[in-house]
Amino acid sequence: MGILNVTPDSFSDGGRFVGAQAAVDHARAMQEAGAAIIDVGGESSRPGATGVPEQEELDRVIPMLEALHGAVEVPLSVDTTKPGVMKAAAAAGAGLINDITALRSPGALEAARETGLPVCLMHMQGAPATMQDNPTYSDVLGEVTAFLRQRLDAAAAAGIPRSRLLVDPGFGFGKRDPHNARLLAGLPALTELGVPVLAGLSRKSLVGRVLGRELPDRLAGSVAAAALAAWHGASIIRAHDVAETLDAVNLMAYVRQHGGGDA
Ligand code: 7PJ
Repeated sequence: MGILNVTPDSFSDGGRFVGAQAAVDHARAMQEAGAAIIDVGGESSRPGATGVPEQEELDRVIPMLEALHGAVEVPLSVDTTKPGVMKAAAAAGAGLINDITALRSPGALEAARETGLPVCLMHMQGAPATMQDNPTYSDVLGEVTAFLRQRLDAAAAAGIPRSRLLVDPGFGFGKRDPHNARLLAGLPALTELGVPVLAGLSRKSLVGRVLGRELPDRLAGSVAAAALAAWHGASIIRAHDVAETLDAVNLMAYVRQHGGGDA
């Protein structure tokens, strides 16, 4: 899953058309590099970020989805928590809903069901504005697994078939570095929920902190983290650097498939 940010701090150089064209070019390049999905997000969820009003998110995301829909062949994912954006995005050609709040906004379960689209349910402790203040768990792997199981059940109860659901432990979303490490090493426990697991570690500050790397220098760490996630059973890796990440994922897939000892 290639990441396409359409927040004003990305691709913005004043003119909207220039921004849209740059985003379409970037999406095409990620598809060319092997991305199977393009994730489009109009609301920053970085630590400390506050939300954007629905109309502003619609204005950013919907024209972008419409432009991308005709320009790339791979499915488009919409990174949103808002029911209104989910419905408009589906109408504009989105093929997947990626919700970092796991459909907990009022009306989100119903909106997602109405679209008929698959949904990624992500775990987050707290909200982006404050989530990194002092995240606390007694058993992070157990608590995240239980949360995702509960959200899978809630989605199923709302009429979204389990075959349309994915889960994501939400690396960096209300987690300290040891929590992220436990979730990455413990990812096989999440695969036991019986739905595909998505993992996003690309360029995240956890990679930066562990390695002492600022943003431009997190590629190797991000690729290593993606490799571990793929090795431990993640089906989808959300990444900025698609070609490099895909090499790691394909290598892990090869070893998982052929490394059983029959050679
Ligand atoms: C994730 C996401 C993630 C899913 C972001 C960033 C922050 N969606 N959206 N999983 N992260 N499903 O890319 O650093 O990890 S935004």
